[in-house]
Amino acid sequence: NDEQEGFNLRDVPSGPIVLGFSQVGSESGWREANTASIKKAAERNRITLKFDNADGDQKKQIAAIQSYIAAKVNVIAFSPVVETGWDAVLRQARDAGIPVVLTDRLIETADESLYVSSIGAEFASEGNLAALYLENDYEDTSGHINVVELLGTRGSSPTKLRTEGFRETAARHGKLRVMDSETGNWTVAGGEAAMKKLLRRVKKIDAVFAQNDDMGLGAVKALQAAGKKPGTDVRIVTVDATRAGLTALAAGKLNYVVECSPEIGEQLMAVVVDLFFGGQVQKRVESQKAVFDSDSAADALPDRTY
Ligand code: GYE
Repeated sequence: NDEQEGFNLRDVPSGPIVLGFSQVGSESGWREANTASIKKAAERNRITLKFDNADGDQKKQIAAIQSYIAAKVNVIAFSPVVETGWDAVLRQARDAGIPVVLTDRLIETADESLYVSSIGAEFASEGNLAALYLENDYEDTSGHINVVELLGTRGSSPTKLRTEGFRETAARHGKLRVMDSETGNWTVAGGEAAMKKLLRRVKKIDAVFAQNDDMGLGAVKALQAAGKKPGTDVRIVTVDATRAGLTALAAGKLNYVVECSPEIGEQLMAVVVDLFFGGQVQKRVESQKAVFDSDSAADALPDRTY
């Protein structure tokens, strides 16, 4: 008798679980750690992983997803480089009976049934926290605080939602003023170039909201080149909390870092296994979050895994 609690073992597919995963690219320390987490968790869970790196190109991601459909993988997961333009390929996956999981980033669609689950961080709340902590820093200062923003790739969900979250909190309290913004495409070099432009455009900059650590580290370089002391003359708040970010924070070059954990591999594999065995999965799985200042960064660094 193979009936167990209404679960029919005859329906369980045999053979290894095959997951097709399409990654955004290798733009940041966060992304490298995310890729490592997914590969490691697949191995640990004995899941056969087909992995493709899209180098920031949506067309490549769509081609990878189509190749996974053709290969009849059990589950497809991907981190969408931009929010829009996924409906057609996701319908192809649905027609083939392959469940799709979004990791890290979100998509914009009128049909939420095109994916079964999404795993990642609440990007708007990261923006809220970045504004809140920066603002607390200036509690005893009168007048406005001029902030410039270093944005991630345009059209991606973390860029949009971190911007919204930061501006919403800033507007509620009225102290922080976002004077200007520039995209740094999530990279150190992009952040440095963007910061240089902002230094030319905005006369008085009190603080920087960099939407990831790498761009914040780029801003540190640009400020130093301009003869300013990052963390002191200009305060910087970033998101991610990679080892590089926390090291700069502990050294006083950054002022706050909001954690967005890239280590979502185990959470993804748990969902993949449940899908494989026909179980129910949660529509939304949230990743880990914390906020670091200089002291807590120093405490966290010895055990930091990414
Ligand atoms: O913050 C950034 C990256 O989508 C949350 O993408 C992710 C972002 C992360 O490359 O560093």
